Amino acid sequence: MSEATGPPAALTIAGSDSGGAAGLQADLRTFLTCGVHGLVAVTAVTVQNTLGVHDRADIPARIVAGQIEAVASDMGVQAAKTGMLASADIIHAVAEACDKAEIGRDAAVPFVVDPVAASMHGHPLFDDAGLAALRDELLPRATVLTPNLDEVRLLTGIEVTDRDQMHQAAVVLHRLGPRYVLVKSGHLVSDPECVDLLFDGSTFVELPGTRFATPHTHGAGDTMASALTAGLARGMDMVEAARFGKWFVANAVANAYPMGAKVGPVSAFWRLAAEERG
Ligand code: PXL
Repeated sequence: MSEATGPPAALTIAGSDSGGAAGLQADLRTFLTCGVHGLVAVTAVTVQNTLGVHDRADIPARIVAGQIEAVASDMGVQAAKTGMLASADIIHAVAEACDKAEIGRDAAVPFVVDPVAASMHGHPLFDDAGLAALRDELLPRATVLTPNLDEVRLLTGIEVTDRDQMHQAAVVLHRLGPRYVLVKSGHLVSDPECVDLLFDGSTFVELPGTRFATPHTHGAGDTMASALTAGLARGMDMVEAARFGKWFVANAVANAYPMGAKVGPVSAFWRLAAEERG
C-alpha cells in the first residue's frame, strides 16, 4: 500500500487568543486555508475578548523550546513564524531551539519574525527586556521581519507618517540583521491606499492594496505573516510569498465580520465561503 504525501508543515511560535481572532488561532486557521499543516509552540495564554487582554499566563521557556524541538525533530518543518513571545526568557529559549532545528536566515528552514509587541488595544505582550532580546537575538536570525508601524517605532524610534519614511525605516531595520524586511502599512491611516514594502537590502518591492473601511481588523497582522509563512512552506520565493500574504490578508480584511462589542476578527476562511456560494 502506498502512503499518501501530506501537505507541507509550518510552525507557529505564538500566544493563544481566547477570542480566536489573533495569535495562534489566526495562524492555524490561515495555515489550514492555505493548504499547510499547522504545528504549534504555544508561548502564552491570554484571557481576551473584543474589549481587550484581561489577563495572561506565560508558558515556561523550557516547554516552549520543548515544543519546537519535538515537532522539528520528528515531523519536519518547512517554514516557521513567531507571534507573541511574552518574555526575554522565552525569546532566549526560542533562539536556541531554532538554531538546533535549523530554523533561521542562514539555516535550512525560513524564519518569519512577526515582532508582536502589543495587542491592538495597546496591551503590552512583552516588556523592555523582551524588546531588547527580540532586537538582539531574533532579528539577526530572521529570514523576514514583518513589523507594523507601531513595532517599527519601538524597534527604531522612527515615527512613520508617510511612504518615504517607510522606505527609511526598512533600511534601518535591515541593518539589524534580517535578510528581508516587510513593513506593513495598515496603521498608516492617512494614506488612502495600503501599500506594504518589502526590502532585501538593495531593492524595494511595493505590495499595493486597497484600504478597506471596516473597523474589524483584529488578527490582520498575524494573518498576513502566517499566509506569507504558508507560501514559503509551499516553496514560494520571498517576493511571491509576500504577494501571496498581501493578497490573502486583503481578502481576509474585506470579509472581516463583527463579533462582540468592539473590534471583530478578519476572516481567514473567505476562500471556503467563496466555495460554498459556488
Ligand atoms: O495581533 C497580535 C497578537 C498576537 N498574539 C496574541 C494576541 C495578539 C493581539 O491581540 O493577543 C496572543
